[in-house]
Parts: sequence; structure tokens; C-alpha cells
Amino acid sequence: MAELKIGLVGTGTIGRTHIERINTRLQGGRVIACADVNKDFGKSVADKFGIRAFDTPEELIHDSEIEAVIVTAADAWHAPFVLEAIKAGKPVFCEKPLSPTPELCKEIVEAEVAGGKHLVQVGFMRRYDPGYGQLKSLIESGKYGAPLVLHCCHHNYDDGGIGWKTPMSVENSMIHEIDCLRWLLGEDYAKVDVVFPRSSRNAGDCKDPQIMHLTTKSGTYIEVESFVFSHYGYDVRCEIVCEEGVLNLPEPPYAMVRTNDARVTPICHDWSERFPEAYNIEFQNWINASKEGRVDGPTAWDGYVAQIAAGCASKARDTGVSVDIDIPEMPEFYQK
Ligand code: ISE
Repeated sequence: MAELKIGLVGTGTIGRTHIERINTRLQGGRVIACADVNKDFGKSVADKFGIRAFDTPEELIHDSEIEAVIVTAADAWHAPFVLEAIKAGKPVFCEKPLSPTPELCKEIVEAEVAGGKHLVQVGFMRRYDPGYGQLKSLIESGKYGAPLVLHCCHHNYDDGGIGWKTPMSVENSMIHEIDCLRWLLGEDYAKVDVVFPRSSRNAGDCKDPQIMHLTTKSGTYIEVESFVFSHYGYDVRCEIVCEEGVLNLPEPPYAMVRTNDARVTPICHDWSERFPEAYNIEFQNWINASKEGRVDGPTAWDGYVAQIAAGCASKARDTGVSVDIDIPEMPEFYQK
């Protein structure tokens, strides 16, 4: 089968890692072109990878040579480019979030449903992490009974360099847990609140850490601790207390070194070091499914629902009270 000809829109860090990943490590697809709202920058990235440059993302999306689109532009640009790809009838992979606002996610859902073709996949890559996959199989085996409480933590080394703001802990960081835990547990959320413990002296004007509490419709209780300026490493943990057992997300298998009166086991520095396998599997699946005209990853509906929950979490954070999460009924189009 011929290689899927992919065009990438938004040539920032994550976009460039996806070009590199697809063109050097994966099979069946090739990023043959890119574009950026900053035309000259997009051109410099195209030159670096030896691929075609387009003057505008819209021209790339509608070009007849491009068979599928990846959107890795800044968050606010996701919806316009995804809608354009739907208009062009092309499979489109959009980095998370589908859009920062639930209203625009809804517009994407409506456009996809109206077009009658499954085209949109959202980049919630934790669903492809083998560790989370093991947790899902263990839950679904039923061997340990129902999940009752989840203790999760999502620590970044220090994202201050990119102008981190207090709302981003929910909207940019814990959005991963919002999607992944809903997928893991197989149910929607009922309510959320967010609290601020004492803030770290390293967090500048930001409230950091932040703790988000989610309750699912069946009453499973989740706490997620986000600590962006952790100043020690990239650390993602998930412990699931079930009726007859406790399940823990596996940690990356680094060797322990005995040195200088200490036992030392490294911790990853950032997401690219922690989740490379998840990204590889995610994109290989996306390429394979796109060639067969399918979407078998997180859908536009998942992106929309995650954004509704994130919107409620943001409201809870800003008002200091718990917020009910109302999820509309899933259209038949998305029911498997
Ligand atoms: C970033 O955008 C990511 O997606 C990372 O996975 C997350 O850990 C980080 O907090 C976000 O800023």
C-alpha cells in the first residue's frame, strides 16, 4: 500500500518531533509538507526536513497531494484548521486540546457529524502508553473489583519558561488526566472542584501546585495533583484503589545506581522522555486507520467532553466551589 501523504500545520516543538517521528521511525506514512502561521518559520522547518513548504495552512489542507493533516499549531488555531480539514474531507489528527473552548469543540463535532465521515482524532496520547494500557486491562478483567479511589500526580520539572499561567494547570496539563481517566474507567464525570494548597516559592505569580477532585457518575473519587514547577523531574503517577487490590501505573524502567552513599534511580525530565512509546504507537495507529478510512483513537466527541470537564474545573477553580459536569448525550455517530 502506498504511503499516506501527510501535511503538518504548526511547526513548533511538538510539530517538529512528529515530523521526525513519522519520517524516520514509523511506517506507511510520510510528512511531505508543512506550513505555519509564521510563513518564514514554516519554510525554515520545511527546508530542515527536506519537505514542501506552503505559504498558508489553508493552502496545505486543500492541496490535492495532501491526503491527511496533522494540526500542531497553537491551541487557539486548532479549531479553525480542523474545521478546514473536515471541509476538505481529509483525516485530521489534532494535538490536545481539540480547542480551548467547548463551544468550538461542539462546532467540530457538528461539522464532522454533518459530513457523515469519521475524520478527527485528538492527541490524547496517554491512552497509548503501555502502562496505562495495563491498568485498563486490569480494571476490565474485573479481578480486583470496582475502582473506588484514584490518587494521581502530574509533575512537570518547571514550565515557567513558556509563560505558565495559573489556568494552564487544568487546561494544558491535567486535561491529560481528564481524558485518560475517563477512558480508563469507562465513564463520564459528575462533578469537580479544584483547590490550591500553599504555593511553591518557585511558582512566581502562579498558583502551584493545584489539586483537582473529580467524581465519576458511579461515585469513583479521583484526586489529581498538578505541580508544574516541581523542580525535580517529570513524574506521572496513578494509583487505583479497587475493592480487592491496588493498581499502580508502572514507572519507566531505569536502573538503580549505588553511588556516593546513595541509591539513585533517574526520573524523566519531560514528556518527550516519559512517553515516546505512546507517541509512536499513537501515530502508527493513526496512519494505519487513516489509510483504511477509520478513526480508532480519541474522537472529536472525546475532545469535546474533555473540554466540557476542563471548563467546569476552571470554573470550580475560579469560584472555589464544586461544579456539576453535565455531558450531553453522545450522538449515535460516535457510538461504537
Ligand atoms: C504539555 O503541553 C503536555 O502535553 C505535557 O504532557 C504535560 O505534562 C505538560 O504539563 C503540558 O504543558
